[in-house]
Amino acid sequence: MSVTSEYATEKVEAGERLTHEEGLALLETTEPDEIEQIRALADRVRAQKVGDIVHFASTLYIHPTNLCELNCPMCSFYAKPGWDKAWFLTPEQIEQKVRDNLDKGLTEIHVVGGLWRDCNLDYYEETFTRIKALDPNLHIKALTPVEYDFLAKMHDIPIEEVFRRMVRWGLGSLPGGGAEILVEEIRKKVAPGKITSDEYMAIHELAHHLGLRSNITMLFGHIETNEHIISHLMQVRNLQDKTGGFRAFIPLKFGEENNALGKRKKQLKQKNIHLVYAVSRLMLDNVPHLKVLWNYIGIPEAVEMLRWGGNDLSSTNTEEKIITMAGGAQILMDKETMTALIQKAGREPRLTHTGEM
Ligand code: V47
Repeated sequence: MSVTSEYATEKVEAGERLTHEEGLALLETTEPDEIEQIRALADRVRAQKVGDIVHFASTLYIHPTNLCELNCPMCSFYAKPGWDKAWFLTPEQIEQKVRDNLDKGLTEIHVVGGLWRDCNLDYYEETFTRIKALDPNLHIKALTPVEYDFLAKMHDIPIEEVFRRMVRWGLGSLPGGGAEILVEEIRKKVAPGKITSDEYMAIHELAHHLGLRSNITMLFGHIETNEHIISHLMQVRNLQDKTGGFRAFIPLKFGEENNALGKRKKQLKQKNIHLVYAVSRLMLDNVPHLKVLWNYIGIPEAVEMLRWGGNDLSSTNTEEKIITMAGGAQILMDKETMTALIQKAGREPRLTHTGEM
């Protein structure tokens, strides 16, 4: 049966779930009237589920180091010792960065870096403890499953023990990074040294069982097909059915600058960004927030995505490096501008952080 937007509308409005095949058909829609119907449906679902409030966080990004044992083809961020662009921050320097930004009314500190052995558990204990000593209310959203796996192996302890210690030192939640595409065939090409999709999801599952919430991303607009995107969404939906621990789903548009994958222009498959957001909202009927990162797609497009299912706009951009090094927007964003953008879109801003649903 061919799936039209009308059929999907009837199904979703009857409270039924879209299947893999139906999601794929929606993502492959090319007819403008049908695309508009999908947009309107995603917008209605968003309004029913989460209302008109647009969440945003006041985030300070801390990238302790960009030194990394891996060299993923899609990454513009990593460096090797001796490279001009390499950096390493000590816990004291991180404390100073947080201190320097406290007057911005921060709600969360987002910590993510390379896989580097100097960033061990002692390093994170000192870093988190120093951050919490500055302000115990700062929410620490830190490290991806790829980093938790690295730390557990480095210290030869179970990942669960890594989580337990991190929570004692102030960890509040996990950011959504490192997911890329949860299909091995593609994952092996864009991020060959990273843990497998199953391992990645198992670490989220463990975090959820320990009471930690997490976000989850999807890197799209590179060599993946629409089929791979839907497989990724299905995996997120399946795990969320089990644990309910994902707070937000975050589509990340691939940035082509300064990385090996971005140079292979002929292999890159362009995607309809609008449909990626709308279909994510429709397929992920169990994930509350669809988060739009303006620095990946630009401010006008990000505000537009609030009409395609998005209800979380991120973020104030103090010191974000991963996408800016891949060609993303380099604009200073503050709470006031973010509030004004959301209000201009006819929605209600609410300052929050990843620990709050
Ligand atoms: O895991 C790497 C991606 C992610 C590129 O949870 C790239 O609130 C585009 O996950 N083009 C890190 N993307 C960023 C991330 C994130 C950011 C902001 C908020 C949250 C949250 C999570 O960036 C990586 C990787 O998937 N990435 N290289 C690139 N060339």
